[in-house]
Amino acid sequence: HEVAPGAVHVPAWLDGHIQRRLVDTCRDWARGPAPMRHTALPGGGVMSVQTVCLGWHWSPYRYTRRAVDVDDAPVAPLPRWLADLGRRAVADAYSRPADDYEPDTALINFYDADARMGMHQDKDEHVAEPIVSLSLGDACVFRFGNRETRGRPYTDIRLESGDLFVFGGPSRFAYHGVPSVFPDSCPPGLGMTRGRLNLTLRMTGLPP
Ligand code: MD5
Ligand code: FE
Repeated sequence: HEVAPGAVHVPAWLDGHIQRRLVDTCRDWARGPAPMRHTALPGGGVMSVQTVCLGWHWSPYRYTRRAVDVDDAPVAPLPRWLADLGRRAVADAYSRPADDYEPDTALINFYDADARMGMHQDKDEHVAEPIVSLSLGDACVFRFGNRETRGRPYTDIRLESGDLFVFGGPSRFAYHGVPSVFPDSCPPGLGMTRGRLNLTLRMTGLPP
């Protein structure tokens, strides 16, 4: 379902088996080497969402290829199977081959029942390739806005565990956020019972 040009929502794209595998794998990634944490903001605050990255690392207040503020170790690369999943996602969402889509990073965001993400644009990447978003666990309200302002017009969409969203073309730099999570909406048998995980795959355009 095309919400706006380049913004395609594919409900229930992930089957239960791959959802469980992703939940287990996210749990491993969250343990480290650079553990999941609340992202520190330049103003001194922290985000309510907790994040762990693959392929790059938030060394407040920029993304780096080494975990300079943890142990200065090189960041674990994005696994090939996950990049392959990203190519399948872009191909399915846009009904076109996506062999040229080479995501090199992932952000894994965890939302507890009280976490929110304010309206923002994703501008840390240096190229304008699509972002692939996969949702797991509790459902949420995803707010898809416009490129000019944080405010209206925007569209609120419910994202469920297993949903795919691809943001490319004119939607790549739209403002967006997550104003609320629906508590206790995790499907059974997922390997997680509360909270929402969101996994985004990105092409950064940065050197390896
Ligand atoms: C989430 N994460 O649900 C979202 C999914 C983030 C973030 O926003 O920055 O970690 S990615 C949503 C997204 C990305 C790029 C463009 C647009 C939405 N958009 O045009 O709406 O945790
Ligand atoms: Fe974002």
